[in-house]
Amino acid sequence: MHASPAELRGIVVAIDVGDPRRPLEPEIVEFEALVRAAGATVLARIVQRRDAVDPATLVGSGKAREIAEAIVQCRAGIVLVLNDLRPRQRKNLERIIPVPIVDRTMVILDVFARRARSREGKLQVELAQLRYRQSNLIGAGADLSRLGGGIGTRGPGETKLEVDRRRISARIATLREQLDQVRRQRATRRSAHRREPVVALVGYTNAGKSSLLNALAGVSNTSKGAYVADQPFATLDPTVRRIYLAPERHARLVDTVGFITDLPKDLVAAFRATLEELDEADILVHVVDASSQDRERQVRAVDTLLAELRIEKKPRILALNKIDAAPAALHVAGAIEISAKTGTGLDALRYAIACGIQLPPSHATGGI
Ligand SMILES: Nc1nc2c(ncn2[C@@H]2O[C@H](COP(=O)(O)OP(=O)(O)OP(=O)(O)O)[C@@H](O)[C@H]2O)c(=O)[nH]1
Ligand SMILES: [Mg+2]
Repeated sequence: MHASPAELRGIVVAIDVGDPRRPLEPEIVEFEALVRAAGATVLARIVQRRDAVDPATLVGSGKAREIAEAIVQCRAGIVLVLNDLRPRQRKNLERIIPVPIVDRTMVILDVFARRARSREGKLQVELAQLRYRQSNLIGAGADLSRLGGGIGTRGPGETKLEVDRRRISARIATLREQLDQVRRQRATRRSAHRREPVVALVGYTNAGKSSLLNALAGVSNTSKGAYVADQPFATLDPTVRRIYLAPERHARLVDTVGFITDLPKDLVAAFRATLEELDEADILVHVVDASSQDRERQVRAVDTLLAELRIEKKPRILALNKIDAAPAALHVAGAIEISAKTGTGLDALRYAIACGIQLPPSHATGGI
C-alpha cells in the first residue's frame, strides 16, 4: 500500500433520484462496506437529492464545491462516488475537487484485486481493471490500492494517455492468452471428474455460501475450510468439495464468487470462465441471508444475474441461511430454512438436493 493514511480517508457521495423502487439507503450502506473492504475509512456521507444526475458534473456544481470544502475540513484524501461516473463527469469534477475521485465500479474492482489469490483470479481481475480503464480513458497505474500513484490520475497529457492506451491494449491481449491457457487446463481437469452430480452455491455476497460449503462438507470455517469472513467478496476463486447426500450418494459442491447489484459488466466479462462453472451444475442452491433487512433486493439481484448468465432455468433450491439470526416471522413458500452456523435444516437441504438431482436408479437405491 503506497498511500498515506490521509488518502485512505474518504468522503462518500451519492445522488438520490428518489426512485421509490430503488431506495438509496441499502445501496449506500452496501457501498460503504465495499469502501471499507477496499481499505478506506468513511469520514462523511454527502447525499444530493435531485431528479437526475447532472450530465456534466454528476452532482450540481454548488454541491461539488461543498464537497471540496468538506475535503479540506475533514482532511480527506479521496472521494468515493456511489453512482457510475462518465469520463466527462470525472474530468469536470476533478477541476473542482482536489483529490482523486473513484466510482463504485472502481471500488468493486479494487476489492476484487485485494482478494484474488489464484493465478486465474488475478488474471481475471487485472483484465477487468484494464478493460474498465480503457473504456473510461483512465491512464495506467490508476488503481485504488495504489492511491498514492493516483487513482483518477488527474489528466495525464494526451500523449501519455496514448502511450497508456497502447500499453493497456497490449497487456489485455497477453492476459487473454494466459487466461485461455488456464481455462483449457481447467476444462481438461473438469472432464476427468465428471461423474458425480455438481451442485453450485449461488447467492449475494456475504450470504454465507462458503460457510455452507464448509458445514455440508463437515469441515470447520477456521482450519481446512473455505475462507469465511464478514465482508463482501471474501471468495473469488471457485472451491469444490465432495459432500455426502445420502447413503451411496455424493455430489460435488461448488462455491464461487458472490453476486452484487449491478456487478460491473467488465467484471462479469472477465469472470465469465469462473461463472461458467455454474453452467456445469446439475442444480443451483440459491443461498439467501435471511437475517438481512435487504434480503428481497438481494434475491432480485441474484435472479437478474442468473438470467443474464442464462442459467435461470436450471433446477434451483432457495435456502434461507442465517435463520438463527432472522426475524421469527419470516416464512417464504418453498424455501428451506437453514443455518450454516448451527446446522439447522442441513439434513433437509441434503434431502432436497438429492431429490433435485435425480440420480440414475443404480445410484439412488442406496447400494443394495
Ligand atoms: N448468524 C449466522 N451467521 C452466518 C451464517 N452463515 C454464515 N454466517 C456469517 O456470515 C458472514 C459471511 O459468510 P461467508 O460464508 O463468508 O459468506 P459468502 O456468501 O461466502 O460471502 P462471499 O464469499 O464474500 O460472497 C460470516 O461472518 C459468517 O460467519 C449463519 O447461518 N448464521
Ligand atoms: Mg465466500
